[in-house]
Amino acid sequence: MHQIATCAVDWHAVREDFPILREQAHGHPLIYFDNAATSQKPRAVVDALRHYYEHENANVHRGLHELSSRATEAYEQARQRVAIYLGAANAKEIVFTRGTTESINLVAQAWGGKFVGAGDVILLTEMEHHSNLVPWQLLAERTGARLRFVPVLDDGTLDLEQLPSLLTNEVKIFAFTHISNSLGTINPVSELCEKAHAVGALTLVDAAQSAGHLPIDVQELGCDFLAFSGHKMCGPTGIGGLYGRAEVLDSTPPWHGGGEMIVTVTLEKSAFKKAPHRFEAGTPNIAGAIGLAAAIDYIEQIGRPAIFEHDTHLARYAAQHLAELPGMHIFGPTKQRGALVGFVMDAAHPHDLTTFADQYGLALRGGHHCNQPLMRRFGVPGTTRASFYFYNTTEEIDRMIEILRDAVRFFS
Ligand code: 7TS
Repeated sequence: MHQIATCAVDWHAVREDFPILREQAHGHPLIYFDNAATSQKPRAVVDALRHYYEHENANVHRGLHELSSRATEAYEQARQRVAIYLGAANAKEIVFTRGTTESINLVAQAWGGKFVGAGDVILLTEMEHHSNLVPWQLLAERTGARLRFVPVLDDGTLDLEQLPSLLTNEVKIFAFTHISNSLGTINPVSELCEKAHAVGALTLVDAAQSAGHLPIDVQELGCDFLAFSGHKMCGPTGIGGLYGRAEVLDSTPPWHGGGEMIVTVTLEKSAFKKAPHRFEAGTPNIAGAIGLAAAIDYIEQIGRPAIFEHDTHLARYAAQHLAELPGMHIFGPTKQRGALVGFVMDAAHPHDLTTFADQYGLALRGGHHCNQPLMRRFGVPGTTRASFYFYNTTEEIDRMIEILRDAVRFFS
């Protein structure tokens, strides 16, 4: 990791930790602005994966041999690392999953299957990623529960004036995103959790877009569940987690059945382990968990406050300069936004714009970003999105503006 003596981070030097940033795309230097989809991985994470496979690889919790002990210890240390990173009281509150999507499905199926019934209300918002919508739709269909949604205002923030009429004592869970992956809106998590608890509802925070970008303390936020993905925070794909407050997780029945999650099994019946192992049936993603722990170490060496300041600065800088382009419509709040900007240009469809940018090595994302209801709310088929991480630079944003200016000329 590259830091200079004053503790101010040398952001250009940080890029050296990410070999992929030296790639060319279509003969141009790669500009990677698709970080909301997945982040790049520093060498430290790739090295941790290699070290695991070369020195520790065995199945966890199973074998009474040296390698299995090493693998088990590294896997459980990774759980401990995640717990500290999220401010959880205990590592038992961390379940490893494939990522945000699987974490939310776990809660909807296992917790929801037990605690949500006909007539109960599941409160969501209009800005949820499909991952925090479809699992609840499935639960509602199965149980006869009802879905309600906090509307989104034109400025991309939640219409909190509607909250008192939506957040009634019929609500069993209020599940909402921390940062919108299309608008960049940062929701007031503590306030929403407090209001939910006041009516006896539990809360689930979708931290897919925040876990790698800003400090998170689940106890301070006061949430019951928090879901995140390792691959959006410098970690490998296929690993992520669910934080569940001990009391809530302990009362949740298992969802996947299989090896590793049982204490005893007869032909007719099984007894299950306590949380979190009760929720981790089968061989887990051991290497992934170890890679995730390395990603957390890497992020913490830079520091989340510095990362947040840097990537929100990039987003503000981008929004400001994008606004100078002709026929530009930017979505999301102007005052405070996460590390991304979604926009539509009169000159071209978001897909055409994204394809044009790609020809110059600029990786943007065009489409509905798994936010179809939100796109409908704003009356657009999709947007083009530039999403940043700490290794991006204002020079790259300047280059994006040049490319988009060329696009306006090309398409008109
Ligand atoms: N929730 C939010 C807010 C997200 O942005 C995403 C992924 C997910 C959940 C799902 O995460 P996964 O790791 O389980 O797939 N968002 C995006 C995106 O904006 N572009 O590609 C993936």
